[in-house]
Amino acid sequence: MDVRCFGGKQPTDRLTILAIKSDKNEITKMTQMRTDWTRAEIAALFDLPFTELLFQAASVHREYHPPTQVQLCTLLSIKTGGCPEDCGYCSQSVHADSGVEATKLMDVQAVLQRAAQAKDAGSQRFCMGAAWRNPKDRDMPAIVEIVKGVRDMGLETCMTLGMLEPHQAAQLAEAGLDYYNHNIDSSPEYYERVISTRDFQCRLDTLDHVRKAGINVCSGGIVGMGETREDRVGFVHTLATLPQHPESVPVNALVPVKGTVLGNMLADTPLAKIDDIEFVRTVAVARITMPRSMVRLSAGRESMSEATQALCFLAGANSIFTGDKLLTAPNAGDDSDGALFAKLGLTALKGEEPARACKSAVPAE
Ligand code: SAM
Ligand code: DTB
Ligand code: SF4
Repeated sequence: MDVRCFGGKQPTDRLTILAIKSDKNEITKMTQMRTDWTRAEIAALFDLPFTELLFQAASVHREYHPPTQVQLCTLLSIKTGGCPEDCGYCSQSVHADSGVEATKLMDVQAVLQRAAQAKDAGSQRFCMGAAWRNPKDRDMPAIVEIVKGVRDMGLETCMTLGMLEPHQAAQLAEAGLDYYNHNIDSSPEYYERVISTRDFQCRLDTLDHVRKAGINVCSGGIVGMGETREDRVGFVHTLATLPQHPESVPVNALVPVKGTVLGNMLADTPLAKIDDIEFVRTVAVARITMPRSMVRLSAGRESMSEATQALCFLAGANSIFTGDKLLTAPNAGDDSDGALFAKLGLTALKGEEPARACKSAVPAE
């Protein structure tokens, strides 16, 4: 395998600073977030009777979050296709025969226009994705300008640009980027069966650079890539044992795109499609093990029944992507989401996420 990610892994500081300042209740609660879950414990959660698992997840959910509010995020592909990586799920890889055309990085003003539309449509966060292995330093000035412009509109910003070097993470932090999305996507073991152009440790290294730069972390993955229950255990275990839980955890259901390795695999063996109940179980276990995190019901909603989505919300999912397009794949769309929210009595989240609110409660040194 050709592995050329940047830099070595650096030691983590495991919330020491917060622990020292733990005189406020909220902060004490934060330091008590468990990051020592074992795989056996997580497997045992997956094994619970479904109704018991959902009851536990819903109980944790309402302890830490307003249970009927769902965060609305909008996604925009600011640089599409032509990616040199060989991720088996992705329509934007040059190795896929998906028909997605490669574009250049969008013009700053065009991005800002789309952000303004997202804000008008009630979105809280604007997430921007680029089909890069990693940004080049010459891309950074435009990226920085985009982050500043979107922030100035009063939207939260999130970017997903591939692997970062520490100095790039620092540039994004300086620009005021709120979140960086970088998914671990599966268990360490299954990862190398899906991607050969980088390894799992590269993902962890970038997450470490992002965390150290002071940017909130958004990291999750894809369920339904042909992985086993054990892989789903390993996936949640990796996230829940990071030195600090990601503030956002997107759980995507694989969108099977024709021409990608995994899309073709599913077309050939439809029975390999993830079972809805198993998907909901994954959401529930993520909620229980990472109580404060926003768990985002991400890709795949378009082909999910209302009942399955409702179970995901009951299991603790509290964030979605709005609009009729993800990066290249279709999304549920505002009309059907509006109808679903009305049917379920859900409303858009207002205010700060619990993990961030807790952080801002840390007294200044
Ligand atoms: N190139 C960057 C990277 O890979 O980190 C950012 C963009 S990449 C498209 C962001 C994430 O989208 C992936 O990590 C994966 O979780 C998700 N994704 C991509 N294709 C998908 C698909 N067909 N179904 C579900 N999720 C997908
Ligand atoms: C994430 O976890 N899901 C989003 C976002 N992060 C960037 C991407 C989903 C992509 C779905 C496939 C596509 O649109 O091409
Ligand atoms: Fe490239 Fe990201 Fe797609 Fe992988 S997931 S091929 S890195 S755009």
